Amino acid sequence: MKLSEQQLQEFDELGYIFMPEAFPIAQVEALRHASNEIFSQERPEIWREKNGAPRTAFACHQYSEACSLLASDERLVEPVEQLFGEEVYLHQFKINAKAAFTGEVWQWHQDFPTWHKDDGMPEPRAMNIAVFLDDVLPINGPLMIVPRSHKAGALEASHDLQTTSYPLWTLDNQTVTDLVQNNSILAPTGKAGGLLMFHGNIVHGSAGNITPYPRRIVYLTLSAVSNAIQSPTRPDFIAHRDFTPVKKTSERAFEAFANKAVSALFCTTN
Ligand SMILES: O=C(O)CCC(=O)C(=O)O
Repeated sequence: MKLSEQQLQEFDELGYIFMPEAFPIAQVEALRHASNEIFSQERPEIWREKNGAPRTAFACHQYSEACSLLASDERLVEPVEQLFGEEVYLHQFKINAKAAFTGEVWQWHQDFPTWHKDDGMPEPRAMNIAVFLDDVLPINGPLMIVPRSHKAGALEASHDLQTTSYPLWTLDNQTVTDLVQNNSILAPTGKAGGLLMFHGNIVHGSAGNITPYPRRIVYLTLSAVSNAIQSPTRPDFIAHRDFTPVKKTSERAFEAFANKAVSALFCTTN
């Protein structure tokens, strides 16, 4: 899937692109089913909130067929290749659960400073591309971004280990206030199947979810192959060491997998 000239301009100007309903519902359903199976497991790659609720399943593409196929899906890989003008490797793959009633906050941060400080990533030539597995609503902890904040470059950040179970390099309130004064805050919301891609230096975060509606999002972090990490301090399941270019798989491959998975599901439930 190639980005249009207008989308490229939008990305350059605002630092993100949102494509509502990019994935058909049968494909989302297959991913949701996979996500339920993943989060039912106890594994070191699955992180939980301090209250025990699931937070993030890292590297589940290594043992879930649905996630493995998604990790090379052309709809996600091609736009990022286009933006970087070269092939990409998979730096990270995860599903963020943001569970009903218990999903916790992601403090305001930029991703690149974490990749740089913790993994030794040389340049902000990596970015997240995300697929909504549930409807993302204004009320269930949508991802919030500060448009244009990528233009500020990598900002001063520090570790806040008090707030959540996940160590992020977070921004202080004054920095966020200043950026928001000029650019406001925006939360791309929409039905399951939406696709969101954002620059590694875009300021973003999300509030807790106290609604009965879960808000799962799957994120691929794709990096230009020329931008391999140099000094990882985090486990392999958080910062992958395989810099082989992703070999794209077709939309049709995922469609065929999803149709099979969904009909099997239908047969077992009827
Ligand atoms: O899923 C979310 O709400 C936030 C995720 C995020 O900010 C991240 O993974 O860097």
